[in-house]
Amino acid sequence: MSETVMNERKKRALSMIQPSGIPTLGNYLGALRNWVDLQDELDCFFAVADLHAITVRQEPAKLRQQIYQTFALLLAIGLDPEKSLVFVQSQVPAHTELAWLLACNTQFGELSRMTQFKDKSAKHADNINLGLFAYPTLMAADILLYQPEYVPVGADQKQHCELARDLATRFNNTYGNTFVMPDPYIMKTGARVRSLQEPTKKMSKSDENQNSFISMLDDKDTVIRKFKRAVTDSEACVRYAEGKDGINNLMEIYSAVTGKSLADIEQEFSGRGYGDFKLAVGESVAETLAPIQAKLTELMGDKAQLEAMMKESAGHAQYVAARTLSKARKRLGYLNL
Ligand code: AQP
Repeated sequence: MSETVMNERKKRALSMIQPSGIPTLGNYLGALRNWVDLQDELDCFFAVADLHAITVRQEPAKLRQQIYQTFALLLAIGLDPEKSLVFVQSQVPAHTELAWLLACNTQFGELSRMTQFKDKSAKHADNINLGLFAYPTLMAADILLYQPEYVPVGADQKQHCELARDLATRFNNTYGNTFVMPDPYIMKTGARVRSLQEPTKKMSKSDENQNSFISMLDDKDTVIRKFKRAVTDSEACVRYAEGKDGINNLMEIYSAVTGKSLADIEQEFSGRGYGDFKLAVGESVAETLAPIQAKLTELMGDKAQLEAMMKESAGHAQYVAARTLSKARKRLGYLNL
């Protein structure tokens, strides 16, 4: 058992990422990058949320490859298995069992209000399945199983954390104290990166338009080409202002990867065209991704080693999850034979 799991003095945090595509620059700047810093502060659990990925149809061979890649990517960005528990959700069966126990304590109306359900069912009208509707209960189970005090979330995920809190309160009040109440943990820095083609929407890894997102595996030429094609405006002036969604997005990305302020960026590109600016953004993003990509290639070169790491972390996760699950089962009246 790792010290991380046993160390009860530090507060716990849990966060997950779906392997529904290759993680994007949005996932990295909005979430993953911050997870690395969090490891020193908190006792962290990070998971590849592969059960969530099948709420929309996936091709099995591609999904398997994305599970490996997402797991390897979490290590490549600097998550350290010595400090944190990095695991694959589907390797811990307790998630689906607790999800059912919670589903029977969740109201239809609560799930109907979830904006992600509304968005994704509009986008995948031919496959509005039960999992897509019920997945916030799975997410609540993911969280509550590990008894974390904190759930690092982006603004888009706040609603799910609130549901986990509501379900924990309801369960604790009805059946007796079982779950720790998780608080959303708002990151100090957490850029909300938007689509390069529709800059009012968030950048998403499952977007059908490849030019709308920067994949963390895109090579330098691809990154530069996608930024060159990014939608901007006709003003040809690099300044941060209302109505300039495209340029604002590129400025925020450039600021996030270089650490420069928006005012400094305006000054740097004053009197210069969008071509120069887009090239600078592309180059700085490619430079940020290059060392991560090199590490990822190395890790993906040894699948047996990756599987061994997944197996080891799954064992630790199962141990922690089983304790909570058996408590919840007992509270509900089930036998734990
Ligand atoms: N564009 C974004 N800007 C900032 N943060 C983002 N996150 C996602 N997109 C952005 C954050 O990344 C974490 C992991 O997200 P996820 O993969 O679990 O789910 P998601 O939010 O649904 O991400 P995608 O890329 O949009 O996936 P698909 O396309 O499959 O739905 C979360 O903390 C999220 O806030």
